Amino acid sequence: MITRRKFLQRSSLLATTLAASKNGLLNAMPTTTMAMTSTTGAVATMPAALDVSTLPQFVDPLPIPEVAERQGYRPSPTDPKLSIPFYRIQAQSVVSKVHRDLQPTKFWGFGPSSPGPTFETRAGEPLLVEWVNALPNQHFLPLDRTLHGAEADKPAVRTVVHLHGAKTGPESDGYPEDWIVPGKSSLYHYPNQQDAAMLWYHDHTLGINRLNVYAGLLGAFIIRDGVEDALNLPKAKYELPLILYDRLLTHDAQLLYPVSPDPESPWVPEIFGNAILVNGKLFPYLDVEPRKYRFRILNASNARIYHLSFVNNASANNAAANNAPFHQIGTDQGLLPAPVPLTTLEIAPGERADLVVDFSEHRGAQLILKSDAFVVMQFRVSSGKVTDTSSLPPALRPVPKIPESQAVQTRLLTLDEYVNKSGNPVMLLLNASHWKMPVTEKPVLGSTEIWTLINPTNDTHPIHLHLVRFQILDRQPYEPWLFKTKRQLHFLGPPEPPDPNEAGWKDTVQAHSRMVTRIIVPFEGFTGRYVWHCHILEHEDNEMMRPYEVIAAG
Ligand SMILES: [Cu+2]
Repeated sequence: MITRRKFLQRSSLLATTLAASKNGLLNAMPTTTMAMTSTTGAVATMPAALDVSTLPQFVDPLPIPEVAERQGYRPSPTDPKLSIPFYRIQAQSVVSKVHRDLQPTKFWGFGPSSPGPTFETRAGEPLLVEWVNALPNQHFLPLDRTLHGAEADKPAVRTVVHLHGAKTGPESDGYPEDWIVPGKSSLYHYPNQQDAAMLWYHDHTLGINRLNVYAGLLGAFIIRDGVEDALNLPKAKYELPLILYDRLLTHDAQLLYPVSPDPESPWVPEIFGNAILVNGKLFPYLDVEPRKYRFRILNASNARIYHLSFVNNASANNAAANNAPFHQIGTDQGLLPAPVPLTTLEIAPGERADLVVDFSEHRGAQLILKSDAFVVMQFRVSSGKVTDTSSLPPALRPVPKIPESQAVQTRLLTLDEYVNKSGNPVMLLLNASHWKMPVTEKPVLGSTEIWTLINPTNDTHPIHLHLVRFQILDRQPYEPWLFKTKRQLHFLGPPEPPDPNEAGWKDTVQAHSRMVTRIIVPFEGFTGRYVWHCHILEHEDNEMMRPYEVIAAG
């Protein structure tokens, strides 16, 4: 029997295979209506997803989100004598054309667009944001009332905003239960006392986070500092955010969020869309000059891991050897020690990558950004001579390795998946604990801990800790059954150090299947209640999230 998850994964695999066999550039989805039979024999049907391979590619220019506009100044909550910038951002219903030949799509956005406006901020310069819920009273995506926090007594439309990667007090972190209903707002304080990095803001509401983010409640937040300024990296119109997320669309171009065959419990374990949007557009193009560009990549997808490469139009069908080389200069939490040369970037939901791509070798050519067999976007390189005064310095920012001896505590934490008799996942947990169970992780402020993430499942889970930044120590294959039955960690190979492009400050780590992934985490900044969770949003919404609490030294 084909399980629900296998069906969904195969659907996208099938799309990939179809595309590859066609010409390696097109994406396809089965165009028949999807019908799935549950164990009870009930049949759920979903409208067929639009086959986006029928659309012409590269007819829309890449949109660049507006820069967020300050509304004035307000007293700082930590120092009322100080006036700090104040922003007011409204979550609201928006319509947007994802492609020239499609009807406008309904989204929920921050302000008039999705993605929302990009915050441009500097380290050490705090600001206030009033996050307003101006959404309609009805949700337009399928709620699952059996999920924790989304029960029938909860309002359908709720939102709370988390600034992913921010070192923020707990009252401004967007705790998943701090949601507000339409007509209400929350005033959040962002101290920005941290290194230059691209953070991102998105909905984090308990039980409906996957739907609210899928609807479009997300945007970028850039922090800059003197170290970055001194590097003379490409800037202004040569530095652009590329915010990636995949969606399924109906034939009239509306968001399609798949449901399970059980009408009582429509939750699905992951979604994989065939339409990969960049800054909200499908198959956009960008005119570039033959020079260096800096791209701030964000994987804002619910579940898809991208494998990104830049390929020449002409060689798009050929092997990876034809991938244009590029450099990664930064990761989730800022600059790497040195640029890392790459030909493919793997990036999981929640992660960011700071890239420098040099188009000077591609004068007059067209490069395609691809992920596996999916076409993402096109770069049209002009042929005129240009002067590029920006640099790609050999050294960026030192990232001193935290010695393991600094850790005062090591926690073994499992990533757990539970399936029903048919093999369909029904729930995921962290350390076999539900959201509502008492807090078990209570690191002391100012201390360093090692978190050992033990993943017996068949999936990579991108694990994100709020408040903190951390370093990846290693990953090591292990024998899951021995750990499950006897709690013995029996390793099946040597520990593998993080890849060079992960060897910086991170806030989200890919915990791979059947591996033990160790991270070392200094708990700094604030005491209080935060969360850690899987950034596959379907997992997070179905219990793969736990509170943790930073406590004061005794
Ligand atoms: Cu997960």
